[in-house]
Amino acid sequence: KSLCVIGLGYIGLPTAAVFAKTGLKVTGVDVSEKAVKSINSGKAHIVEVDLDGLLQGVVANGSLKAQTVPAEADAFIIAVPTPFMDGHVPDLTYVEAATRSIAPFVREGNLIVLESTIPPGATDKMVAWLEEERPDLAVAGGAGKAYFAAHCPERVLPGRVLIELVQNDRIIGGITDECAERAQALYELFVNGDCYLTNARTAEMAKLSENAFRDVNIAFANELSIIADKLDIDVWELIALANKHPRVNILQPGPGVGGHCIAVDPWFIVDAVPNEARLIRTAREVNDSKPLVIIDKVKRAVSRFKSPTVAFMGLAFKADIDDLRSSPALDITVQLAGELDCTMLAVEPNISELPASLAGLPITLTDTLEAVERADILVLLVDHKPFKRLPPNKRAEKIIIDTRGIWG
Ligand code: SAJ
Repeated sequence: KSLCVIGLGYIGLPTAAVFAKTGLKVTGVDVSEKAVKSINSGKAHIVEVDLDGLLQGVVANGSLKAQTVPAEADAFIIAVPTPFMDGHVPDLTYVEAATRSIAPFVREGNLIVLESTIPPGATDKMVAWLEEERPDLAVAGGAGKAYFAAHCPERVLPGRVLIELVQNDRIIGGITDECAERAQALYELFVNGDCYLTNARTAEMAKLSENAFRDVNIAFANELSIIADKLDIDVWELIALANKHPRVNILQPGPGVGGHCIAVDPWFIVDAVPNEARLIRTAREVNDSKPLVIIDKVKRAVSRFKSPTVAFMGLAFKADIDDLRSSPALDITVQLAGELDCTMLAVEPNISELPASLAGLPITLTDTLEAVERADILVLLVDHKPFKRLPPNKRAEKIIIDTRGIWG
């Protein structure tokens, strides 16, 4: 049996590798030649715990091969990004291009699974694009050569992808019941969690609801942190105490919400039903405005010095990963590095050079100990392990702006 995975990013690559390990013959497809080359040499072009080891094995034994063009297979998985355009409108360009790119290779009886996070109704669009390219095909039940299509959103947490891919329950939304059953048979090759079958539209909305739920809850914590500041209350103590209630579980405030999922997906719901999604929209706005609150705090701290050294601790969008995509920590650092007139240091233990957005700005990448030693003001932006382990005496006598509450 063979599989073709389109998009070898944070989701597609681990998924392709895990399928290859089950014995499927997997062709991985990516538009980036650099990624393809790296993968074929057995090395992931992204950082994910244990991925390199797995990749080495499946590339060496020939079960996974990467290339820039699709190939025939029994099943196809599309795992390309779905960003949003201006006005928070979902951008399905990559999904459309991926669908059209596999069209010439689809044969009767094939299964096509869309894994990308998508707005309600997008699986139907995928089917329409495919059949536009291939009028001889018809999704199960139609008149034409039958193929099967489903939406199977992933729910894995970056940093725990290889564990969660296998262990998490999975939602499988078919265009028809038979489509869902075919997709279930595929995923059951490695999923140990339960597979729940539904229709494509419910699966699309379930995925979006999960991330909107988390966003709304983080927004609550972020709003509390702003309120607590105003009322001169320690928000971390406040939350710890409130969480002693058996039915209360307030999440942690931070410098904002980043990453490719939680800061994006709720907008897909808002775009689909703008008048109804009021709480979801407000949560997005609360979380998106949190970096400004931190920027303001840093500026006020800096103004109390003559010519201070400021260290920005962490640039990634969350702890212990190298992913800087839509990272509030990075946004805060970029903005302040462009505005402040003082010595600035950045620490990001998971990268080796400054990202493009900071290049050319008066800021230097350095290591934790040097930054802590030199800085007058420490702006803790990400709760990375090395920062948590820093002995308290190292940061004594520094001005600390701890957006994650780890140095309390
Ligand atoms: N954050 C807080 N406070 C918290 C928790 C998180 O400020 O208490 C921030 C993080 O620092 C980060 C952002 O939220 O900036 C998102 O981080 P995350 O760990 O909550 O989630 P992601 O984006 O890494 O992954 C999410 C997960 N979804 C849910 O937990 C509902 C994951 O399971 C999904 O697979 C993933 O989105 C996705 O691909 O959609």
